[in-house]
Amino acid sequence: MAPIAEVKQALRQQWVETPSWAYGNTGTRFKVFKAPGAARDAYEKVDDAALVHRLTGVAPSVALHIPWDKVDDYAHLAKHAADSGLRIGAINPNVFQDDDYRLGSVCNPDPKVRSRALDHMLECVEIAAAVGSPAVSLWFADGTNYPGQDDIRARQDRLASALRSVYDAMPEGLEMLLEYKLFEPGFYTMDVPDWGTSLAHCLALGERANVLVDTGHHAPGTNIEFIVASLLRLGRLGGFHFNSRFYADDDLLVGAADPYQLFRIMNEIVAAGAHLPGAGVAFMLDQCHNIEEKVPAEIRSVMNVQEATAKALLVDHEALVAAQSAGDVLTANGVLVDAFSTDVRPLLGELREEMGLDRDPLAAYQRTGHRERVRSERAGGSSTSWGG
Ligand code: RM4
Ligand code: MN
Ligand code: MN
Repeated sequence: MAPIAEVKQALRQQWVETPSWAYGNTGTRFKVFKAPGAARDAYEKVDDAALVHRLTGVAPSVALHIPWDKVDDYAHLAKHAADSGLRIGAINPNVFQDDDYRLGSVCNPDPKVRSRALDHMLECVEIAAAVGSPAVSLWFADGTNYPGQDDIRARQDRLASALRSVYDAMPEGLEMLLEYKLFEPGFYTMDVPDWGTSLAHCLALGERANVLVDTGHHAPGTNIEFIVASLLRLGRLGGFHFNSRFYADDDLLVGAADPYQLFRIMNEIVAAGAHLPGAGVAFMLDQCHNIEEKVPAEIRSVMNVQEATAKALLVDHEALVAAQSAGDVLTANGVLVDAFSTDVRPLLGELREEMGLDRDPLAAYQRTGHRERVRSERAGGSSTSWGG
């Protein structure tokens, strides 16, 4: 087990990126419930993300979704963020919400639609440069619903060609993250359904293209930590979209459904030293708070990632290696279970005090008066995201 001072040092450096879309109104296809005071535009989303960072100390950036977060002056938005102690994180193009994209975006059989989608992604590369973002994060809703609907291999070729154009347009220092998703909205095929497909495209593109693992994008029962370990071994894990799920892409609070899975993922990360900022793995949340309050939900999520990380840092590595080498199955497993069973909340409370924060960020949130303030300040208008 690493000495407590080392554990704390690692936790102090932790970096969890929150998504702008978590602060706006979201819902299911049945209903978007409007939350009083929900952020309506990119500036208000940045303000909410900055508050989450002020209270947790480990959420210093916010990811943007374009055009939900479209503004006239991106440098101005980046300055607004910097003034409140925040950076702009990954830029997420949106190539799924236009009528043109019924049959896909970059994989669409119609070259005019493909070029429209490509133009949007190239615009996002420019936005990334303007706001000083480290990454463009790509997710494609492309896929088909029926066997025979389109040519699977031709669609892969179209995808490869679009990715190549984006990659070649990326200035030095910018990274491409390529996210996969098993199904939805495509119910027969998705064009990037799994980490194998994502990895194959990334390998063809070059070193600055890496796989993004969204924890909600797998078949039930998938061993996600195995995927994480494999990608780490190949140096191709670009980052995470953390959330949790009971059934499909539920986008619920990370750590809510299966905290043990989150721990097992973080255990692979810590074992590979990939939790440190220099390792280049992005820890991002991708969640939608359809019925719960948004800002405290993000605070809780950041804390859940912190707790899983703290537990992973407490794994007695020497004892684990000794048990593994001796073929002592029960002891080896026991080492992991012991770390997972540790109550790390007192340790994190202490750490926060050392960082000049409240031990309990959720209680501190209640005292900010933020909820009451935004409810009166943000009256009228609608949220620039899923609608509502
Ligand atoms: C997708 C995927 C993307 C997110 C969109 C809104 O399912 O998770 O990361 O940007 O939803
Ligand atoms: Mn995602
Ligand atoms: Mn998703």
